[in-house]
Amino acid sequence: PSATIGVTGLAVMGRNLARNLARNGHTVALHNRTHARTESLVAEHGDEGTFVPSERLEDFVASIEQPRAIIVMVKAGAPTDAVIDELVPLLDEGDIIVDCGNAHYADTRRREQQLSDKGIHFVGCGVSGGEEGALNGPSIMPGGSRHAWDRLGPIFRSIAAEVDGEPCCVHVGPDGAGHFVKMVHNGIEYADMQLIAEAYDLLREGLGATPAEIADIFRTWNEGDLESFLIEITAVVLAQEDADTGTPFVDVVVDQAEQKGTGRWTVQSALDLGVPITGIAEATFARALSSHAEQRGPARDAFGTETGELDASDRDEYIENVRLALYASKVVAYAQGFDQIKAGSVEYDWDVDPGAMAMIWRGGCIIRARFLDRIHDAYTDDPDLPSLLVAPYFADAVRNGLDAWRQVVSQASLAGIPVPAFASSLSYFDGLRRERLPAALIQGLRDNFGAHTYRRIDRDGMFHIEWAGDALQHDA
Ligand code: NBP
Repeated sequence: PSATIGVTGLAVMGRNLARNLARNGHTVALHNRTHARTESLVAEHGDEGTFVPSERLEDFVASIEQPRAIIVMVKAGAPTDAVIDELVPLLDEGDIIVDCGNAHYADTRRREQQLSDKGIHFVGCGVSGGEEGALNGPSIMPGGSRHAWDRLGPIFRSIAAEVDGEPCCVHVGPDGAGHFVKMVHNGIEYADMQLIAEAYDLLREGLGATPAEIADIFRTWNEGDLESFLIEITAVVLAQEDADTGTPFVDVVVDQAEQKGTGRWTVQSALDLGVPITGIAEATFARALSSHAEQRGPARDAFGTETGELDASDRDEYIENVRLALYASKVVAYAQGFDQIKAGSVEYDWDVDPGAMAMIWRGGCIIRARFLDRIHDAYTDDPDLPSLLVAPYFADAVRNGLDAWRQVVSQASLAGIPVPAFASSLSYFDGLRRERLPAALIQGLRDNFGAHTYRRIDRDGMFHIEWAGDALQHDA
């Protein structure tokens, strides 16, 4: 055996990850169900490093140094289980299977459990950055055992993106921690994109600006606090012209956003954990709403499509208000995402370091952004931070943008322009800081119809009122 690591599953992602490994000096065993993919990789890129291709899975496994490290990069779900089932009889105790696909963390937990009974280490590993990242340096989020990390860490850190000399890869935590964090990363990506889309809509409607002009605004924004990959590519997409019609590209695209499911997983998990990730949820639902053409048509017919005026008489002020509202809403979305990471970590006993997650998202991945440094600093200064929102830097950012945020949300609402993520983020913020929430009334209602009991502000214990008769209070 001569390969330091193997990759099975050589579609776009696996192929690029294998090339990245080889380019960084690792000898890479290659395998794919359909051998033609393996052959084309070696034919086209064999000169980039040392590859050991095998047509049969047995030969592939035999070509890797023990304890073996095998990356599985196939379609998530049943194909991943199928590949694991084929691999396991060929492996020895102590070998490591790394699933770099987009698995659900619950599947990863199940697989880890099953394989650890057989003495095989299973690592669910989030990989972000798409095909480009896989080739040139992704953000890598491995879960699994410490033992597996000792073998994989140096390899993964050598192929990950780097920011300020730091590889964007740390051991996230045991079993499903890596895939969980990758899932939340994707959820935050949904929120980020929805917020950007709402900002674009408000700029277009308020200023009557062309997409190309709005591209310039985003380009300018990318030089400040908002600097990030998504803001950068927003400018690129808005500046794009359609080759056939010569009109703005964005205007020829059907306005129905699709999804592969990680946003939905994030929201489902947040519901289970009881974490209010309202920004991510609104972003996920906004995509769903856009796709319901069969409802949008009749609604347009019933209510018309008119919108009211947005007051953009002071152009610069209007743009700045939208920018501040975007930034404040973004802080909320990240605060909520990090709350979910913390809640998952507690629930599953993973001991995830939130600050370290901000560090490894600074490069390689879709949500890479300047302000992740600030998130890292906030959790370094106070590991028990109750919410990112109250960390001094972010609290200032929100305070600074608050008037603008209210202006933008209320104007949009009066004009009839939907801003679900801006508005729900603002409501979340106001909910957190409210002296008394009407939740007290909800508790009263629950006690009335279901004898669910309530707690009092002036005494410990659970209480219940005998609603039908006298208002008789007693310890429940
Ligand atoms: P795909 O998700 O399209 O999967 C294709 C690969 O799965 C091929 O190698 C195919 O083999 C193999 N495969 C299938 Br399908 N069923 C199999 C089975 N029963 N046994 C063995 N192999 C099987 O590839 P991808 O787009 O490269 O993505 C790979 C993973 O990475 C996915 O989990 C994806 O969610 C994740 N991911 C993708 C991106 C991205 O930007 N594309 C980003 C981050 C993560 P064949 O060649 O024989 O058909």
